[in-house]
Amino acid sequence: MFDLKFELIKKDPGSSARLGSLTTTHGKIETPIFMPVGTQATVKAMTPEELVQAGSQIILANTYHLYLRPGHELVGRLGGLHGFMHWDRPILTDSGGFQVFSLGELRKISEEGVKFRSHIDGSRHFLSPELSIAIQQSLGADIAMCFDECPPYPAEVSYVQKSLELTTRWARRCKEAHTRTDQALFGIVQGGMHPELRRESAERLIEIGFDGYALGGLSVGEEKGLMHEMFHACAPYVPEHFPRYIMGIGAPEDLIEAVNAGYDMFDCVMPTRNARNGALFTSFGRINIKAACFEEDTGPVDPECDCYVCRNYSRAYLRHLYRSQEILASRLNTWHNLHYYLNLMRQVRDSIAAGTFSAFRKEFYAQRGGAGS
Ligand code: PRF
Ligand code: ZN
Repeated sequence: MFDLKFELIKKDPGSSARLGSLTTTHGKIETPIFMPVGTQATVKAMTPEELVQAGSQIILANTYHLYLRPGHELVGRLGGLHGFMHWDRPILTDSGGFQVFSLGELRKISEEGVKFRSHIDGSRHFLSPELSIAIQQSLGADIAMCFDECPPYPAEVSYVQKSLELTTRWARRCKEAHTRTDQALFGIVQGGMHPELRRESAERLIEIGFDGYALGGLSVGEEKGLMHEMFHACAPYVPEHFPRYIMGIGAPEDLIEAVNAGYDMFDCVMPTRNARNGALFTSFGRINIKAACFEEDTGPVDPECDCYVCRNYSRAYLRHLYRSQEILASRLNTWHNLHYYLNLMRQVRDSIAAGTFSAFRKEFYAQRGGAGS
């Protein structure tokens, strides 16, 4: 296993927030960090140079999608993900577990692994912990994830218990299958909305021993308040000298709450997917650029944003591009939203460094009129 270096630089005095740095094979990243999602070896609508300009330090890619197309062996022969997609900074790959479980009727779980049908052509496949690791080793990400089962919500406690036991056995198999010494491997804590099961899951994974630990199985339909409670309940189950990652969250306020609870890494399709639907993040909440009220609005998307889009284009023009289904609409909207997310995390890190994270969090909510939006 890779000796992943995670350094805790500073702990916030008024919360559980922490500033850290994580050293991977392709360089150092500063935490807390947001990882833009590049499912198919591309963060949709952005070139790698643009991602860097927007402030991305690490991106995420998906085992499931790249296994189906173009195939992990091909990617491996072509220089791994880094060479293939021309991105020389850190990459994390998700294990395929969650994506396969999202297929619903198209999959069947057993001790051995998961049988599923491709969402592309209906062809039959079988994904196991060993194959997930083999795929992730061919893809060559800096950080690989264990193959896990993400139980649905709501689910019977007995199902969640069985599921976390399966996830634990799969985690052991992942660790045994993992041989790349230049790649870190993270465990995934499951256990639904039951803190006691989460504790059990975390303890068993820590016994096996991973480079970092993620919370899976959140943001699966539960109420926001419950999700935030789970952040707080589960953080202490992972000792503080490990990086803590929450998978697939979230909205800006979820990131703030997760940092507040002591987590370091996040990914979510929200900034990129919302951008393509015209939903834009601003310092005073979310807007939809297609709204009639922007027809003659000559102002920028967010007066407080200094991104390329806000410096050069009006809401009226972005509304026109969106309504006309122009490619540039997706490009500019994605650019702004990613900049918003990455800049938010930069401000979060700066405030932890200055010992003022709690004040920053308060101001974040005040600007949005109290609640998150
Ligand atoms: N497991 C994996 N990836 C994930 C999740 C999970 O539970 C989630 C849940 N929010 C997002 N991505 N492997
Ligand atoms: Zn902007």
